[in-house]
Amino acid sequence: MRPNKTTKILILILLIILIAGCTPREIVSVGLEIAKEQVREEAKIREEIRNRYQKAIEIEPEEEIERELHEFLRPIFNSIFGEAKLIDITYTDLPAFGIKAFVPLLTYILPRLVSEDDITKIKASIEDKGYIAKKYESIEGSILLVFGRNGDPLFGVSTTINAQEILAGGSLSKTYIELLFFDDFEDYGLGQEAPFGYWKKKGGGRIEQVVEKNKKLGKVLSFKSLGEKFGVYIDKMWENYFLQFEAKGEDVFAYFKVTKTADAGYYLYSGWMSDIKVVKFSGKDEQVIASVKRTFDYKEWSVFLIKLVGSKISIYVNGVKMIDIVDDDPLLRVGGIGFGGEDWAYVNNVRVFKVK
Ligand SMILES: [Ca+2]
Repeated sequence: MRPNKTTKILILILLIILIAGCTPREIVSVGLEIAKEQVREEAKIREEIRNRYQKAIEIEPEEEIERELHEFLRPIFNSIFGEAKLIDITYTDLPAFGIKAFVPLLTYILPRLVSEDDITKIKASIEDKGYIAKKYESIEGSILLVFGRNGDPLFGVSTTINAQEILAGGSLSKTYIELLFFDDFEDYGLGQEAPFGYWKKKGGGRIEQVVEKNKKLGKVLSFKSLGEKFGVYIDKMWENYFLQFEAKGEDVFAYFKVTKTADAGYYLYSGWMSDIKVVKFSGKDEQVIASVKRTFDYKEWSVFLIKLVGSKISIYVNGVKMIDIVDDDPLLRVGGIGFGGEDWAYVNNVRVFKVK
């Protein structure tokens, strides 16, 4: 499309120059300038794409279910794009992929933009390995390839022509992920005050409508006063679980391994302060057990993933591991979750799950 448009502009400019009474020599030199500008512009765009790729931080999969899909796809992307970096892993359900399970979603960044031809190559390479593909295209140009065996969709690859990222979600084998809890807060009334659903009230909290991470309006858990530092909790006694949620705000508190009466446990603080931190508490007594410089904007939605396996606590924000500690405390082996916020804090899409 680009050369076509340029040609049109070129002809138009030449006509204007001709009418204005330029010599043919001048006309040629103006034409050359425009062509050179076009080349410079394209080189600049390529460089920006390359820079974005080089700046992206590569992450490594940790769970078997993530590694299996990554080790399958990475060589395919490498052969088509020269290289590709895994930059994010979250867990999600993928109704658009026809996958009725809770699975990892991997995000890759590419050193160049995706073309129609790349999509054909991805489809062929995966089909070569014995998976049957179905291709879906949206009006906006996004393409979804869903791969399966024996009629069952297992995983999908999604991108858009001229995008720099590829999403891949699902699993090669049917490794089991047990979703213990999910809440997107859509079932409650606007302005409804805690308690609601499984959430018990401690300091309080409410349902508010905001612009969600997907840029659509929706209901979220909202906190806005000092008394809501520990707002709501769920008194389950879960063991070895992952807690994933989306949050933003000046002071977000996410509680985990909390006791039945929510009097002790841990919380993750993330907000306007320069550090995010893990705090262990019992009643009013608190002890910071880990802290690290915040690298993301607290005013924007981030995806938090807290992995609790044995006495290990690993915390990821937007796919990047930020805290990795061991805190062996016999009284805090199992527990529930909770949230709170002081100045303003929004929490959405809370999931508790186990990866086996
Ligand atoms: Ca919601």
